[in-house]
Amino acid sequence: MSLTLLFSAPERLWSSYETALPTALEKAGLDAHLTRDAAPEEVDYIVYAPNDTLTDFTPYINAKAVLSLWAGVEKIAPNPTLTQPLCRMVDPGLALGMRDYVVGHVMRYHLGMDRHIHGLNGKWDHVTPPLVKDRSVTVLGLGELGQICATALAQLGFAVTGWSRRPKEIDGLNCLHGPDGLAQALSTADILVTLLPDTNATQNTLNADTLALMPKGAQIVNPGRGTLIDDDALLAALDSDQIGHATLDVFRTEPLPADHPYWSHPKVTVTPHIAAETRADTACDVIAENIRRSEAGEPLLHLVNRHAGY
Ligand code: NDP
Ligand code: OXD
Repeated sequence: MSLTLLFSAPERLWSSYETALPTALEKAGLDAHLTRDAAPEEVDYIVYAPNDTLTDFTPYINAKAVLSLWAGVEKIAPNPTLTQPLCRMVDPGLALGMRDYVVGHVMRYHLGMDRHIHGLNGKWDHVTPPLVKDRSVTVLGLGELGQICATALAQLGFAVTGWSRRPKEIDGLNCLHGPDGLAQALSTADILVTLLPDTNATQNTLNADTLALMPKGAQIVNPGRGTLIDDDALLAALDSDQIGHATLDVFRTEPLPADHPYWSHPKVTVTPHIAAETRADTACDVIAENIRRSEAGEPLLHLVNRHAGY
C-alpha cells in the first residue's frame, strides 16, 4: 500500500518539494505520495518545518517518524506531544551554503574589507592584514556545519580551534571540548564563529564573562542561533570595543524587530537568517533514504537526541 507523507511546512516551501520529493521517493523505490492534507491516522511520515498549523502530534498515531527540513530542531524537539522519532536535516547543499557564508564573512573580517567598502574618506591609510596563518579562528560547534566551516578555514591556512560537547580529533584543527575547553577556545579567537544548536546547555554561551575572555577587538559571526548570545552583553562589549564587530544571522525574535538596536549599531551586520538553507535537490534524497531505511527496518539517520536537544 502506498505510504502517506504529510508535508507540514510553510507554504513558500511547497513549490520546491511537491515534485522533487516524489521524484526522490520513486528513485528510492518507494511507493509513496506527498500531501499537505491527510487524516492524521493515515499519515506514515511527517516532513516538517516549523509552522503554526501542526503543533500537536498526538493524533498521528501511525506516523513512524518526523523528518525535519531544518537542521536546528529547538522548535520541535521539546514538544511533549511528539512521541515519534525525530530526524534533523543533514543536507550537503545546506552545509555548502553555510561554508560559503562563514568563509565569506571570516575573510571579510580577516582582510578588513569593511574599511574600504565604507571608504577611507580621502585618507591614504595603509593597514596590511596578517597572513591567514597568523590569524586564529575559533568555531564553536563541530557538527555537520561547524566541521565543514572549520575545515574549509583550516584549508585556507587559518589557525583553527574547534569546540564541541564531546572530545573530537579532526585533521588540521585544534579540538577542545566541554566547559573547560571553552575558555581556551575563546581566549585565542581573533574571529569567532558560533555554530551550536539552541539547547538548555548552549543558551547565553556568549555572555559578559565569556566575551571578556576573547582578545580585545575580536569579531564574531553567528549563524547558529540567537539564543547563543546574551544580546545586552554583546551590545556592551561592542560599545566598549572589547568586541570589534559582529555579523548576526539569527536572533531571539525573528524577524528581528524594527526597533532592535542591532539594526542601527555601527558595529553590527544583520543578515536575515540567510546563512544557509536546506536545498530541495539534495535534501529530498536524504528524506527518501531515511524513509527507505525505516521501511526496511534499518536505523534512521540523523536521529535527534531528545535529552541533549539536538
Ligand atoms: P550538529 O548537531 O551536527 O552539531 C552541533 C555541534 O554543537 C556538535 O559539535 C555538538 O557537540 C556541539 N554542541 C552541542 N551542545 C554543546 C554544548 N553544550 N557544548 C559544546 N558543544 C556543544 O548541528 P549542525 O552542525 O547541523 O547545525 C548547527 C546549528 O546551526 C543548528 O542547530 C542551527 O541552529 C544552525 N543552523 C543555522 C542556519 C542558518 O541559516 N543560520 C541553517 C542551518 C542550521 P558534539 O559534536 O560533541 O555532539
Ligand atoms: C535550520 C535553519 O536550522 O534554517 O535549518 O536555521
